[in-house]
Amino acid sequence: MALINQATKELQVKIVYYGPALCGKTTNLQQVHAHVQAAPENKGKLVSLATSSDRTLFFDFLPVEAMSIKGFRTKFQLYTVPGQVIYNTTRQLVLRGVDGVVFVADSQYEKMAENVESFANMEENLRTLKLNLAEIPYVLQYNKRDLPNVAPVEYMEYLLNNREYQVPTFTASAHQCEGVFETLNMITRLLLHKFINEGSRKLA
Ligand SMILES: Nc1nc2c(ncn2[C@@H]2O[C@H](COP(=O)(O)OP(=O)(O)O)[C@@H](O)[C@H]2O)c(=O)[nH]1
Ligand SMILES: [Mg+2]
Repeated sequence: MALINQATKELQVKIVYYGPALCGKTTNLQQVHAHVQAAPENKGKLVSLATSSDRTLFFDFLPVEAMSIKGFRTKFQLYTVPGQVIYNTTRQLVLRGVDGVVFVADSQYEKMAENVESFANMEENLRTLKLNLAEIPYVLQYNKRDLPNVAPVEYMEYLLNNREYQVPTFTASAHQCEGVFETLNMITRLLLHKFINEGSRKLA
């Protein structure tokens, strides 16, 4: 559940970009950081929380048109996880307290197994944290659509979005900033919707 800062009247919403190594999570955050509409004082630095060789990126921002829920302005915290299989402890740490997820999949055909494995790993890590993906707003981003060897969207839907409730999906070329804000706007919309509907008790 989002953190409430009574002193600053801010609601802090944590969004995690999850996905296999090299799918484009860092690129998404860099593009958002470079282009998001936020006053300079309301946009944090892009911070790399690095241990020896795994990196987690983080930054937060308060949008120019700050959405207000019951008098609280919404501040978004964006995190990436390290995708390499061996950094699972870090992924679990980053997922702690997550409000919403952007799952970034690599559209290249040969990456499908890694996408599926990473998605399963995310569900497993959420379960370890006593969280259930069905209760967490998330969206899918099929990235690297500019490359020649991509799988059809329908196939990726079949692999990653074949559930009772289908979630919104976006195609993207993150390095060209295509699809990046469409993805972010949708997850923020889903989150605000959820807080307005369910969170009001906690904010009251
Ligand atoms: N062709 C192409 N390359 C991309 C795209 N997004 C990211 N990349 C590149 O893929 C590599 C891995 O991206 P990165 O964001 O570091 O992946 P991460 O491991 O998920 O954080 C980098 O060289 C990026 O420039 C994309 O949409 N198309
Ligand atoms: Mg990265």
